[in-house]
Amino acid sequence: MSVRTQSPEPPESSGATHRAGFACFVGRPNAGKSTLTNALVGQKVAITANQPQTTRHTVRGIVHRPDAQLILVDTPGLHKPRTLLGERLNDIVRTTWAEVDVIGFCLPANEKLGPGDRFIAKELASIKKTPKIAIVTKTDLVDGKTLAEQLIAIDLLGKELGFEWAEIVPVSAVADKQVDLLADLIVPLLPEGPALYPEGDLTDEPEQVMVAELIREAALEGVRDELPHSIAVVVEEMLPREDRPADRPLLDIHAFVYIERPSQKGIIIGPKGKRLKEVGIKSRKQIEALLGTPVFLDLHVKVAKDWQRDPRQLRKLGF
Ligand SMILES: Nc1nc2c(ncn2[C@@H]2O[C@H](COP(=O)(O)OP(=O)(O)OP(=O)(O)O)[C@@H](O)[C@H]2O)c(=O)[nH]1
Ligand SMILES: [Mg+2]
Repeated sequence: MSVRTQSPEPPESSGATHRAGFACFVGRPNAGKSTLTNALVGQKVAITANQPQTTRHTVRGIVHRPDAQLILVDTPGLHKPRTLLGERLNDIVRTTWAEVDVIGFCLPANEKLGPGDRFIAKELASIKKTPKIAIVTKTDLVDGKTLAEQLIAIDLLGKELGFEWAEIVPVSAVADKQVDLLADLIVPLLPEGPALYPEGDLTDEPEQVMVAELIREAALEGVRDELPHSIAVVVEEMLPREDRPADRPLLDIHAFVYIERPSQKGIIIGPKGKRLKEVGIKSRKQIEALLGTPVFLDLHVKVAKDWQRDPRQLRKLGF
C-alpha cells in the first residue's frame, strides 16, 4: 500500500508537457466533496452544508497551474434513492464517472467504511480503464491511529474488489492539509493537451445558478429532517434597476424558495418573517461578493407539491 504524504518527483523534462483533463469527486452524501472542490479551486464554486444531499447537479471547478489545467467535477452524493429526485441525482453521478480521466473517491476519516461506501467501490471496480484515487477527507477530525486504520481498510477494500487504488491520499480541506498534494497527484494522470477553459475562469456555472445555490445554502442552515431535501431555489429574474446613477448601480434579483408542503412554509419564513429575512441578508452578502455589485434581493416562498417525486415539477425546477 502506498499512502501519500509527499509530492511525486517532478518529471525530468518538466516544463515541456502541458496536461488538461477532468477528475470527478464521488462518495456518499456529506463526505466533503464540495468542500474539497472549493479548497482546490481556491474559491467557493459549490455550496456546502452539514447535511446529506446538498449538491444536486455536477459543478465544475477549474484549477489553473503552469503545467496543467485540472477540471474538477463535484457530483451529488451517491445514496439509496427514495424519490425520483434521488434517482436523477444518482444517474448524474454514473454518467459523470464514465466521462472523466480520474475518479476521486471521497471517504471521511471519521466514519468507518459502511455499506454505502462498499456499494460505490463495487461500482467503481467495474470502470476498469479510469485510475481511481481514494481520498480520505476530514483528517483534522481524527487521531493518527484512527486514520491509519482507515487507510488500511480502504486499501483492503480495493484488494477485495480486485483493483489497486492509483493513490490513497489523506486530506483536510478545512485545515488545508495535503490539498495541493492531491492536485499534484491527479495532474500526472491527465492527458497531455492545451487548456480547455480560459485563464481565470473558476467555474462554468451560470451566474443565475450560482445565485440560486447561494440562497439555497443560506436556507439550508439550521433546518432539519426532511426539510433540507424539500427546498429548491429558482432565480426568476436578474435585472439592473433603471434610473440609477452610473456610480450607484443596483441589481434586482427575484427568486422563489420552493418547498413541498404548506406545513413547511412557517418554518422557512419563521415568526414574523424573521427566518426568511435572515436567509435574505446572509445570501445577499455572498451574492454581492460574487457579482461585485449591490443587490436588492426579493425572496418569495412557494409550495410545489411533492416536487421531488413529480416528473413535471422536477423538469420545471431544472432536474
Ligand atoms: N472538519 C472538517 N469538516 C469538513 C471537511 N470537509 C468538509 N467538512 C464538513 O462536512 C460537511 C459536508 O461537506 P460537503 O462538502 O457539503 O459534503 P459533500 O460530500 O459535498 O455532500 P453532498 O453534496 O451532500 O454529497 C460540511 O459541514 C463541511 O463543513 C474537513 O476537511 N474537515
Ligand atoms: Mg456536495
